[in-house]
Amino acid sequence: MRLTAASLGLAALGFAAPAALAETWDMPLAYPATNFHSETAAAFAACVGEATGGALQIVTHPGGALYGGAEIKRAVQTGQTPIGERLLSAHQNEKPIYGVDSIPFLVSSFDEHEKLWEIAAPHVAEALAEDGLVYLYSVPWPPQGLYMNRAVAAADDLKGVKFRSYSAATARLAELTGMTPVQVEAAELSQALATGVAESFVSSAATGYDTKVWEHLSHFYEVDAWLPRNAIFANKAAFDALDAAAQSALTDCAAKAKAEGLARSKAYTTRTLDGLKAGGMEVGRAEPALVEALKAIGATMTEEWLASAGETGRAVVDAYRAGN
Ligand code: PCA
Repeated sequence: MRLTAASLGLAALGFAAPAALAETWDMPLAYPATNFHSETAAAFAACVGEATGGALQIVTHPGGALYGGAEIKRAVQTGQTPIGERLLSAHQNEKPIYGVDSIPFLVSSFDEHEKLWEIAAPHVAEALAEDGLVYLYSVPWPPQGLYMNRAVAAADDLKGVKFRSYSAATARLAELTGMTPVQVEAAELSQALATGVAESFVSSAATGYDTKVWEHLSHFYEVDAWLPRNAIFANKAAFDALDAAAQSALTDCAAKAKAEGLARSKAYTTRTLDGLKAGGMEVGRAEPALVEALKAIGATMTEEWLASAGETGRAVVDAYRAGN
């Protein structure tokens, strides 16, 4: 527990410590402050502060300023920081269920994605619990498309391209199309493009917009390959140490953030697709030949994911497919 300046001041003056000491939780975020995920996290933090009457203050640190994206999950697990936000599919190599939101072409729209997530979320929460984490809420990124530095009409045009990956699924997609993947966090993406480390990537219009990608690349092909999620979780010991009122403030504000985040993600999709165009990019659907090739790769990747994810994975995908 961290003492606030105010409570330290009171103690120094010889006053009795207040019954419930205010606590501050630092919350690392990997994406820029203006991104909808970060805005949602800031609103969540404000909600918790208000609901606890200031007893639990959450301070967000966007842009990877406190921990880079790749470090956030471990930092929360080990209690270096009590709460954080992370793109869970980047941890698919730890547990396949973390990549349930990145099975190519299983879902392509927000509505389909939410149906899949409703089925998958309890299993993801269980996996996080095994890692010593309390799942609070999560918000999807907009549909994933392909950024390129030139026009591409078919999969062959992608051979040998230097490709920025952010997860096991993006790296595998690159391998299967003959591209060369290099893992780069969004915070370093601009630099990777500027220095020629990467000349292509798969992501949302949101991240391209946040990165001012038009400074380096010319095309965004909407393929709607999947919608990955950022999840917000707390260190279990830190959560358990809170009183019941603070715990319910966290879960109540999380439910609100989940809904608000989804609405923000949808609004940001339109805004950022327009932003890419305004930046001078060619934005549109990919050629059917390219889509077909990507879908064939998607089928391979779906089989691979199912083979790795065992009974739970199969049950989630079967339940989703049965309902659609
Ligand atoms: N943006 C994140 C992950 C998915 C997305 O749309 C990124 O590119 O790092």
